[in-house]
Amino acid sequence: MITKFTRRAALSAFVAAGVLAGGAASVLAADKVQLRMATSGSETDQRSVAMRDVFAPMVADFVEFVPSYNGTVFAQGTELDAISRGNLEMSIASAQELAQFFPEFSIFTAGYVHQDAAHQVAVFNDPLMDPFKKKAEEELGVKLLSVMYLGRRQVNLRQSKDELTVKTPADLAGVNIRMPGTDAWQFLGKALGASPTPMAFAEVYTALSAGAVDGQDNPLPTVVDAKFYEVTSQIVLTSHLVDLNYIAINAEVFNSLPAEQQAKLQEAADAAAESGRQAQLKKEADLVSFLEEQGMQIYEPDLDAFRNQVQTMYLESEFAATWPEGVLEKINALGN
Ligand code: KDO
Repeated sequence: MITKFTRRAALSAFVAAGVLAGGAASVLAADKVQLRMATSGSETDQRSVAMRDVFAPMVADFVEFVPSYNGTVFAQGTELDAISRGNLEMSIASAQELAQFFPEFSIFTAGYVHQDAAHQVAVFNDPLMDPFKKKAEEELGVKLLSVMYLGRRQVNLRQSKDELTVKTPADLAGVNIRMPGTDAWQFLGKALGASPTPMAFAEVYTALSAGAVDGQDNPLPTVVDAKFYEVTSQIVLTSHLVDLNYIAINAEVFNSLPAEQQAKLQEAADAAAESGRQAQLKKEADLVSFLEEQGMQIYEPDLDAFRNQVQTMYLESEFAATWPEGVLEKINALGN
């Protein structure tokens, strides 16, 4: 239970970097609405699998679902802007990306706030989310349909445990960890005690293999799916962020559909999120032994030391000043 955070009084003013730029066009193929979905995840990532195998079939009578993977059509971090401009209908969006437009979303990017997958769902469905969802829809043209579970992010390093054993954040001093390229992610890397380097997900395997970075952070299923275990030696189980993504859709396209189809889309998104969540949780539980068989060294650090440092740094950061009054307390109250 997180008790250390308290809310900063003032909200900082911000200028939304993205606004609705022109009308969003719903692209019609025959009598179906075409929903192009871009993700930086792979085709075998459980979120992608859930969208293809659960979401798409449930709406197949009126939707032509056109996914693209690995950031090939839209690079990681450009998807929300593309939706806002009407160049894309769907993405698997992160809170860190939303925080680029609306800094208060950084509350969902802070380390050691969400406790587990069920807590994420409770938070997303609670009225506390309504102003966040409203702002994304009204000011960016992006409707957040459902919350997907990515998993507990762990620190994954090239060095062997003999070369570097990580017990506390101090042990990560000077360690060059790749984090995705937004302020919220970079800050998380610093809060862990490391020296973060911004880099798109698609480049991480090559950078690890070439030794351009010392490590990266992601949940175990991603370490396996992206084969990072081939080019790293150890995983420090910091569980510093119980990470999520949102199933995001172009609000204008969604609102242009008949109520019955909107309800079906919502139902399909919720079903995909639930199926992906269960698959990801199972993988997370099963993969330690697989990774150990691949020669990875996996261990827990001093979790209190990491939690204390990360929470203290967020509390003192400019991010916390943007968190609306009382929201952190409400999030905490929805947990264990
Ligand atoms: C990553 O770049 O490390 C990250 O895990 C960040 C997530 O928000 C999400 O974008 C994810 O990558 C991609 O979907 C690839 O798994």
